[in-house]
Amino acid sequence: MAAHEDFFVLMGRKMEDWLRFSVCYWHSFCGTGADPFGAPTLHRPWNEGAPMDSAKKRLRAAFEFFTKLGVKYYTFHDRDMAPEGSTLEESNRNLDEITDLALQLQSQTGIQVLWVTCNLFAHQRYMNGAATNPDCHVLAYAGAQLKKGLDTAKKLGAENFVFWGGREGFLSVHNTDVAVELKHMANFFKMAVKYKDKIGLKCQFLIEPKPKEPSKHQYDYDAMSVIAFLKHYGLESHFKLNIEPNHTTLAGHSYEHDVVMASAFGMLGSVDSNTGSPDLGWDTDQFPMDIRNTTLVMKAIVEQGGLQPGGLNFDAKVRRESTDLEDLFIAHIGAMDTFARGLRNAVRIIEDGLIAGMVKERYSSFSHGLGQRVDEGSASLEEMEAFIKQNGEPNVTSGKQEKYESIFNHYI
Ligand code: XUL
Ligand code: CO
Repeated sequence: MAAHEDFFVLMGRKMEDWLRFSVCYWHSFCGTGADPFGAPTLHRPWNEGAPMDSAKKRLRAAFEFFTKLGVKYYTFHDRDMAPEGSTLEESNRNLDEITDLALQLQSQTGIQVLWVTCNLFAHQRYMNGAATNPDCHVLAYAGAQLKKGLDTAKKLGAENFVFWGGREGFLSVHNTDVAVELKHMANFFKMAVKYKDKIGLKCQFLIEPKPKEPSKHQYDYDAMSVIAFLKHYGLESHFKLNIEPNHTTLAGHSYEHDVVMASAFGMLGSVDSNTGSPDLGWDTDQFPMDIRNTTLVMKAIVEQGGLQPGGLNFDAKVRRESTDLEDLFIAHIGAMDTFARGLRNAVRIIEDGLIAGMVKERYSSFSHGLGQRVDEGSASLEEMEAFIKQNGEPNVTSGKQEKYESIFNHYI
């Protein structure tokens, strides 16, 4: 028994606590397989019937799925949990009714909300953006919807709240005042922080970068753009980032890039663990099945001590050709295995310390003397000049990329 339990404990923590898997509601329970060229292919029994009846059927089916799969978390948008009404009041009543049932199912099963988010992009009123809309009336609607979203997060005990700027960006620079729009977005976030404090909501706020789709250019382009935005408007202590590698590759970076960059700045809060097809150039939201990628992501996560209160949310959809109900299980199980193997590989890389030792050696000139003063920020250009006059030309050293890559391959 003890030996069996040890197998699931890595670096003093259970694998499930490193991984904190979450199922997303919108792709797996609302998705129909429809695309711009074709009709729905995924005929789910819970999507039949009047909107509020099917919302309840869908929720019960989702909790049956979470339980069978053995995950502890789920994520959802306000509008995929309950249908939008014809007024804000009606939408709120619908949400109240369905979240009453969600609360009941959560307490029966122990399954929790990893994060909730507001859909501020699908309704036609948001076609020119929500927080960055040129019309304050639309921005006000988004604010009213967000207020209810934050109340919902509190009601269901969500551990995080995500802001994905779906249409916060522009298609044409001719009709857009970018400086004004960015300021409004920051002010919108400040209102959210204030309301969060007012209602005593404890969850972590997260911004999810994405460079394009549906806008041509989105303000939350990638991890570094969002970090710069947060710092510019003094919001960095209130938010972390929810990195989706499928968006990272859309921004032209490698899969692990934004996870690594966000983590380096202490801003990695959660991961929408999916993958794109970088050879295509659009958002495909596939289940992550590449062990090289998950090893690199888990290495960054383990090195920062985990993701809690964030997690690994499967913001992924089965292909429209994967039409069996069992494909939902296969996709999630396969992706969980891919991350579990990534975690085991990452822990071996870290515990062996071979790569870390090589990197440490590579930077060793900064551990003493002039290098140490550069590192601490106390060196001057005059000192550099004196150093070079005394020591002359440096002996360039090999970067040894192929050696690192070969060692990395040894672990996967
Ligand atoms: C869109 C996307 C969203 C967010 C939540 O590309 O990733 O599903 O995760 O709105
Ligand atoms: Co996402």
